[in-house]
Amino acid sequence: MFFNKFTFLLALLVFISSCSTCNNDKVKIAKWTSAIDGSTISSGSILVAQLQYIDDEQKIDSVVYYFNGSRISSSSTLAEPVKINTDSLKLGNYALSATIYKNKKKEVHIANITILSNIIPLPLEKTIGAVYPHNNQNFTEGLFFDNGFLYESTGMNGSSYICRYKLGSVLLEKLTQLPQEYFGEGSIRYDNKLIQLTWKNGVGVVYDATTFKKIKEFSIGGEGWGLTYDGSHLIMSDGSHRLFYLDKETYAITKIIEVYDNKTKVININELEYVDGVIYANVWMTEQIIKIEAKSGKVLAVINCAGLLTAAEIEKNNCDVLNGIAYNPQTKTLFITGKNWPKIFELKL
Ligand SMILES: [Ca+2]
Repeated sequence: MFFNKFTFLLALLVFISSCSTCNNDKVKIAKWTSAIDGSTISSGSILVAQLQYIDDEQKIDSVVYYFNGSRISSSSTLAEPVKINTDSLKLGNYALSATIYKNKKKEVHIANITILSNIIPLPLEKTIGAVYPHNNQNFTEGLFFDNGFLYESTGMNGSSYICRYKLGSVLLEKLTQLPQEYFGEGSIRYDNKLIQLTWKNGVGVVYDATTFKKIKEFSIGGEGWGLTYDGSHLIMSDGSHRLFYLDKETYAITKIIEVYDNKTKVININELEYVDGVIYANVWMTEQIIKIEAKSGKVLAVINCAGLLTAAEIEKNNCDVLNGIAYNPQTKTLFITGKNWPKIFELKL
């Protein structure tokens, strides 16, 4: 998260510097005609940035172009556009700037550009297989299979725990319990550890996965929402469009992936499930599960999960949102549920 603060401060600094130059000196030499501030570009496309003289008679001493703070080129004219291949760039926001020098004065132009996914998400209708009971006392925040058990972590102060059970049973074996002041979130098991995030308590809690004794807490620096594991890193969501890769020993952030479709970023990413290079994610307050390419953050498909429960079931059980995706490697299918839902649905892909 410090990356974003740093980038923001850098952009702010450049912005203040550019405005003071513009306002104080009232220099008006050029404007962007391509790569306009606030514009978007599809990943893989060539970003073409072109400045044009406002007055045709203007001449400059030089212009220096920067991309995200790094100098990329310079010229003595504005004749040639700057071209940036976005193919190897991550999705997200970038700051392109040009500093024009003329008669010992300078003029700075900034264009904030967002690289979007170049994939139109495939719309998928749900294909439901078997339906199983779900303990409707569970305010579901995390769900995963491990060694034949379905593990579930829950939220709400005083009711936050990790439990496990066999698919088909509502009899819970409670393994851990968070203190009253903690609101539990997503969870995962790996390397004989059980981890549960907290929502606004700023920590994740580590347990021994055999004795279920608490080992320690680690700082997550913000809100914790969903959690999954790709075999080498923990992957955490925080309700934004970002996915945070955490070192599995130190829990330090090693990488941030930003999730975009071909039109915009996808916010409110909640419970996660990593499966073979893709991450399935609940989008909070929707009845959609998105399929994300893990290496890029591109949304590959959107699964419409509307209408799983009847209105009577929702009212009777006081059901909250869809939240819970677990992949069963034995059946190669997903199992989905929601907060206080009475059912678990097998989702065939
Ligand atoms: Ca999960």
